[in-house]
Amino acid sequence: MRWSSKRVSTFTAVIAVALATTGASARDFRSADVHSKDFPTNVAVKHMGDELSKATGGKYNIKVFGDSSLGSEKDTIEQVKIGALDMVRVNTAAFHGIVPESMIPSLPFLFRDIEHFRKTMYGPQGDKILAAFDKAGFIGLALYESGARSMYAKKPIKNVADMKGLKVRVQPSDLFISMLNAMGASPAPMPMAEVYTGLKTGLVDAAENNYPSYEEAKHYESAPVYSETMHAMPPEVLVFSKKIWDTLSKEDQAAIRKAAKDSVPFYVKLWEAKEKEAKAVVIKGGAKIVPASEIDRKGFVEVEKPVWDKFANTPELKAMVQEVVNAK
Ligand code: GTR
Repeated sequence: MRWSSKRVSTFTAVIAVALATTGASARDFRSADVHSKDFPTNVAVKHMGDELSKATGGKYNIKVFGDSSLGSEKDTIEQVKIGALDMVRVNTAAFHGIVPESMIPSLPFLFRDIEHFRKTMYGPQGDKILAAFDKAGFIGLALYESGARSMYAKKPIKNVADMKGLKVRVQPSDLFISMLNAMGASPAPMPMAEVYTGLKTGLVDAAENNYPSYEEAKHYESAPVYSETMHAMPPEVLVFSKKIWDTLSKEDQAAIRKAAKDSVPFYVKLWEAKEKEAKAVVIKGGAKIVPASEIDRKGFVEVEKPVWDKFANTPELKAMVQEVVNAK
């Protein structure tokens, strides 16, 4: 069927009215995540979509695809790179091999505490890391805190000696592999969606994550001792496909950036509540906690020194690390 230009413009007008009355958007950006739809990352990105829809008069919204339904973090990053997917929220660890600057906040024991993290990662140092995604073909929109990652196994882990020979699942990242090797463990990289079965079948003895992921993925069923080693605090990152970004107007790009930035404080509130709730749920579910006060942090810090040198291996990266360390 051929449509006259008059017919097309009438049609467009009808669509615009329909959008205005239903609140639907002309286009939903698709965003992937490994977590379920109620997890703070997904609630925040959905909220960002609502804000974006308001700001663009219904032109754009965001549809979140959770539960690894579009694939692993590695798979979805590749889709974003080629423009087959608009956005993805992953842990920065998934970008270690692609954006060297993304390794900085994963360096073991880099952050003194969550205040130190917030000061830097929601400040100029975080902005620099986000800007570095550009040259790899991604638009870094926001960093979200992810608390501290700690070890969980069938036994307590209080010092480096307790890690010896332990088969530990890690995120597919050379930095995480080296971090665990430095502890004398045997790291096994695998995507998040496979860890539950890995622990259940004994393919791995242990894993490491924050309380919300430990709880959501039910890892506490097979690895019921959570030792607060708090060895790394890699943030989550929300990225947009540069391929698609370059087709958008400057105004729309600014609206997306603003909605992403505004989603951060919204996320932090959800995250804080989720951390508390998850800890309570795992304890109720039978998990035993080894508190941070019982961990030989000094011993761990000592064995991890070479890992900093191995990965912060250019003058630029070293300077960025130093900036984070020096931040008061
Ligand atoms: C979670 C993080 C996920 C994923 C997961 C993992 O804390 O939110 O993006 O990286 O850890 O360990 O694979």
